[in-house]
Amino acid sequence: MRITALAGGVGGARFLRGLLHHARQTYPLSPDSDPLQLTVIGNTGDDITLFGLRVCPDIDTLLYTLGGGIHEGQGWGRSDESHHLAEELAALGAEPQWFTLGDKDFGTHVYRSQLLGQGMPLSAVVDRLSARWGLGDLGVRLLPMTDTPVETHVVVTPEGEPDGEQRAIHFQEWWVRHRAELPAERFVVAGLDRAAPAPGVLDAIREADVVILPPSNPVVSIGIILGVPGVRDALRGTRAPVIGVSPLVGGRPVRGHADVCLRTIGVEETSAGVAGLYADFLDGWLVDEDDPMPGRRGLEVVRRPLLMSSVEAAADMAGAALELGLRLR
Ligand code: GDP
Ligand code: FO1
Ligand code: CA
Repeated sequence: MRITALAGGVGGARFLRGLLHHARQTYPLSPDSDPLQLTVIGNTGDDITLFGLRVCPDIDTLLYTLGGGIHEGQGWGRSDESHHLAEELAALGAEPQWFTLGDKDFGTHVYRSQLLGQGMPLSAVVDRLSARWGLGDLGVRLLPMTDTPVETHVVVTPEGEPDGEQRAIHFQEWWVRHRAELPAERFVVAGLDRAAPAPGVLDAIREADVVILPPSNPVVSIGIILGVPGVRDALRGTRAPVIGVSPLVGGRPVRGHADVCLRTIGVEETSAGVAGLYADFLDGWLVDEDDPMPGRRGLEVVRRPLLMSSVEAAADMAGAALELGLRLR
């Protein structure tokens, strides 16, 4: 069975780890079973160049989570990490100091930057990193949404200065340094309109049996992938049912600032508001058990507990999404 998923970082990675767990339990390996082949299309709008190195937070969160090397408490970065390099950079006065990179994580960025510097496209670099983390053995193919460098920026008004001049800062600076508290005017995604989908991206959507949108941030994760020319059309045109999972539990995002992002683009901070962003291609929508969202014509709404409190809980959610997809096929 071919499943294609669009994913950001922590929310997407935890859900997809649950999907793999569910598949292992439901379809134990046997010669005649139809194994799950999962293609993940990862957001690269969060990417940033720091200390001369290219850092791809969402791609790395997917690699580390699916590959078993994630820092569980943080949700990003490596487990059992040390910070000698960051300490030395701080002693040197190198900027920025608001973004923490651990020593093992630095290894990923050094290697990626070396290969990119030799002219290798990001998708080929991600193949190398995927091999390091054993993703192929799990039946997972990870694709960056595009090989074109793309960066999400946020147009902000300096705090306390309502008449202050607007400026655009990198998404990571807004999210990590300012904790999304600097009033945001809009998001601007440099390079997105001219970005080409990475090899395999459109085919993975067109040829899937089921397409899944995990509970990733609908604006700065899924929304950016949808902005890659051709992706939205492929979702509209695919014969596969497209199943989404709401990132809201109890009416609020579980972590991160999805509510602030939705407000910034003028969309209601509800599951109905998020589903509206996907209205032209969404067939099935999983919402939390207490979510008041009603069904609507052309959209099958299913209620389930949506808190990923453990791998098993994420597996149950993913199983429900898959079941809905197979029912709507
Ligand atoms: P990021 O790139 O690290 O911010 O991660 P994603 O974009 O993949 O996912 C972020 C979204 O995941 C947030 O909007 C959260 O509301 C959502 N999320 C995180 N944990 C859970 C959970 O346990 N259940 C649900 N339904 N959503 C979650
Ligand atoms: N998030 C933070 O809140 N603070 C950090 O210092 C930080 C460092 C970091 C390093 C590598 C990486 O892959 C991710 C990192 N993140 C950090 C998470 C991440 O950048 C953001 O949560 C997402 O990009 C938002 O979607
Ligand atoms: Ca992200």
